[in-house]
Amino acid sequence: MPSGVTNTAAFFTILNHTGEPVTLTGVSIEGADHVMMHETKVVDDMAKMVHLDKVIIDNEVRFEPGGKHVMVMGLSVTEATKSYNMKLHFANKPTLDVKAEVRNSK
Ligand SMILES: [Cu+2]
Repeated sequence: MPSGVTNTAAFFTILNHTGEPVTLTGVSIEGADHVMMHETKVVDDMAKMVHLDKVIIDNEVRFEPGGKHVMVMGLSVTEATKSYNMKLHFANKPTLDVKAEVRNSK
């Protein structure tokens, strides 16, 4: 993320090896004001973002540019920050703590 930018997106892949569907109900990131799950959809040649209340993961779900993504607003950013503590909240599984690495994207 360039310095001064406080809005960004988080991308990751979730693999579900539990043998039953898992429901992701939200994501939180330490130091961010708002974190939302979105999906980019193209409607009449216009890309628009749709809010997702939950994402059901059967085997694998990718959050990637142009598709599902986690919108991060009001993140406190410093040049020295290499990663953020991110929590994945599930309806039917314990919360997962992960590290979100800071990457440059183009
Ligand atoms: Cu978005």
